[in-house]
Amino acid sequence: MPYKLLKFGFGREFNESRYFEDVQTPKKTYDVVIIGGGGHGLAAAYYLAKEHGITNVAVLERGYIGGGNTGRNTTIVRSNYLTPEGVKFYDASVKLFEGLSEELDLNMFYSTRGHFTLAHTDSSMRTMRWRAEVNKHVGVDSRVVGRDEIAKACPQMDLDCSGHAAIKGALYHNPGSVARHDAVAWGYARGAANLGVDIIQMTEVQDIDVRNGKVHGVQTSKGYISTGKVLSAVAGFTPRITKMVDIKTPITIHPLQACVTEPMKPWLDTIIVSGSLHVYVSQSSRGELVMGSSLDPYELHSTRSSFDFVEGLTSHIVDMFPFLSNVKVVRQWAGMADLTPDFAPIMGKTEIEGFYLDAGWGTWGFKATPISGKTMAATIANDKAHDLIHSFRLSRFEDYELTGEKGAASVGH
Ligand code: FAD
Ligand code: PYC
Repeated sequence: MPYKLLKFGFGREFNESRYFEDVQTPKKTYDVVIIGGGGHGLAAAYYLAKEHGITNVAVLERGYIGGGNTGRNTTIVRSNYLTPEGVKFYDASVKLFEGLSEELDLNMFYSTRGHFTLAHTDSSMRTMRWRAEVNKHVGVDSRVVGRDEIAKACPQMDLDCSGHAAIKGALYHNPGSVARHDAVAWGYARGAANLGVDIIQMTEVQDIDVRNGKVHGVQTSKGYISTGKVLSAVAGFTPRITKMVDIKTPITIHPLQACVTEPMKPWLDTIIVSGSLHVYVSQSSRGELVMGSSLDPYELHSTRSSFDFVEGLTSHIVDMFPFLSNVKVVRQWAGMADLTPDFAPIMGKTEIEGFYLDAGWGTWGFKATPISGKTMAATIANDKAHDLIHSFRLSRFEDYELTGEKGAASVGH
């Protein structure tokens, strides 16, 4: 038995250092208060401290860090989007992800394995060509491939999908990766705490004090905190926070469900997404198949998962991989996805002075964690939107300058 484990077992106290200092009581005042201890809030705190020297920052989390969509997602990281603005933004995030283990001194289990978005119809082949051209133009490695290349990468797949929706080709995106979601939250939390940020769990923001169009503080379950700057990074809870400051957004909340199977020997070393069959699958480093499907079609503020979901998902997965018919699903869950009409996020300043929004991450926000943190930190520090997020401003819905990413968001919607 390793000596450290013995020492721990016989020790009177818990003598391992904690991951990060878990502050229990907030200070009376902070320069910046971040609502939400998911990846986005924690990353923003880290970059505020690291790149802008703003360390008098509190991250307030109503539950535990990473317990929201950050800990519920299927960890796909890619930049094969449809608009040049989107591709540039997500490409910057992929690049940050590639160096994140080193940056935060924590193994993110970042695993680049290529990403196939299957096309089963002529019209989806057209969309794949369009995405490939936009990607190449911006310098991102994506290309359209035929059935032979798909068969070579994934010989276990029935390309005729049991006669239901034969595959015609795919968009192949070499940088497509998966990572360990918890590590992303913990790494940013530890990095931020080491730089002086207070991370305060089990602390809910219940109201925001806005007077004369300006933020003055937040009311929390642990008392009032005075601050001139508040960042809301609460994903599926966004409508509750924007109501506190009387801001309207077009965000609606839909459940997104996922599941894992029992562990299997490694056989799938790429990521497969089918928009037509509404499913996607990758294999985790533990051998589980990590699978998901489209959003639930109705608005619901709930994290309950359903039998319907597993039934629909598994029947389509078996169309593609008939040999999986006896593999058991062992766990399923849901997250609350904050959807926008154009499938792009809402980021930046708002009409309330000192109130910043990082929202509208729907089914696609995990991959954006590093770059959203970096760009939101710069936006807050300079009180001016970072160049990379200009197309994601809230006012685009009034100006009708949408950033249409529907064709690239994830599985079909
Ligand atoms: P969260 O991680 O949800 O954090 C918000 C936090 O705010 C929560 O912890 C919550 O408790 C806290 N909070 C809320 N209200 C308050 C309050 N009043 N006071 C204090 N704290 C509060 N994206 C991808 O890029 N790739 C994928 O493969 C992918 N798969 C997904 C699969 C599923 C099933 C789901 C549900 C989502 C998926 N996503 C994916 C989307 C991604 O998970 C999210 O967009 C992303 O995690 C959002 O991160 P966040 O930090 O903004 O939000
Ligand atoms: O954004 O790639 C993605 C994704 C896959 C599943 C959910 N989101």
